[in-house]
Amino acid sequence: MDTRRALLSALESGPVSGPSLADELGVSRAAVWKAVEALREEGFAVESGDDGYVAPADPAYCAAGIEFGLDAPYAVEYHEDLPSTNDRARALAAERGADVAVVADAQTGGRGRLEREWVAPSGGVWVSVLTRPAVSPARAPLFTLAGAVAVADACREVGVDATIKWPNDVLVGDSDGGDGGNGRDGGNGRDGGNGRDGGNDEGRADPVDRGGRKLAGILTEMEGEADRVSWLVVGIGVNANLDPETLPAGATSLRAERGGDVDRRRFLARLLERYADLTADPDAILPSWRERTSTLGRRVRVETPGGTVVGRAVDVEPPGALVVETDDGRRRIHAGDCEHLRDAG
Ligand code: BT5
Repeated sequence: MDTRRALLSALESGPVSGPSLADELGVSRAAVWKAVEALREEGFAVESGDDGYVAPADPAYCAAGIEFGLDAPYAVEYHEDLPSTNDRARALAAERGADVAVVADAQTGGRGRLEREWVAPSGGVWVSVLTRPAVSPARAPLFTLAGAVAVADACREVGVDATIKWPNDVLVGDSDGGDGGNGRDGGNGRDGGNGRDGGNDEGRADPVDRGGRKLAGILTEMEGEADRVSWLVVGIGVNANLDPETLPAGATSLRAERGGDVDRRRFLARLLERYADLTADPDAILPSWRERTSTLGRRVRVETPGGTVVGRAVDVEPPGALVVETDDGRRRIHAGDCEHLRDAG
């Protein structure tokens, strides 16, 4: 372990004496001091007390702040702004990097699927996780679903009742369609200021009513060899401490839904921990995803590369294909844009 990491993990359990840490690690005291200074420069405000170095009470949203106490096997690379965290993660992949979470406070060239624009101002959670999982490329879609589950769980932990729309959107307020369990009143009403009355719906009736307000999106990119993923980047964007007015129509944010900001450091740590847990056991991903989706049981319209499919979504099958019951029989859809429809009558 390098001195920085050792220092960070030692700080988790209380004050750290510089000389004893130096002895423990077999490095010079100057090396420990340099590591302390480097953390401070990153924004992690290590204090000096009588018993040695002490972690800040409320660490900032920075690399060391996010890594501090993180129970997930990723190094964090933090940037104030980047064109796209996915682009940076891909560059790291080209340099043989692995197990890195690239985080930016703002993105100037955020990307959605199919080269769509992703609006990513300062205040959101924009992260791309680079891993090299020992799975076949065909199983890669599972990791997108794991990202969506991780986001939904992290959102629920801060009081926002988020559901997943196949394959990669995390929504709030997706009530139509008779699934009954995740409606506008579905437990995210803490402050009473969200949803229809939240002041962010005006002029957006269409996307808002059609399938909920979009809180987060996921963009997965990978390179595969014959039967093994070479690298995989799961890029996750969550509208955290943002005003919906600054986002595209139909979007919402954690701030708007819960009526207050979240601690992005803790939120992101939970998200990364969930993602790490889920991807450590890929067989458990689909069952978790099914529990959190609002797509199954709904009538859907899916724009696929091979045309439009309309019918009822009945299941998701490995590695993430949507099964739609249409008038002409069952269709398995591997990729596409899915819209939730109102039930006729
Ligand atoms: C997505 O694409 O939903 C994937 C978004 C992935 C963003 C993350 S942020 C970290 C990482 N770095 C990147 O550069 N990207 C990833 P898609 O399903 O194609 O949806 C894109 C559409 O969502 C756009 O065409 C807009 O209509 C809408 N949109 C754009 N920005 C949004 C936002 N901040 N919130 C909600 N909707 C947005």
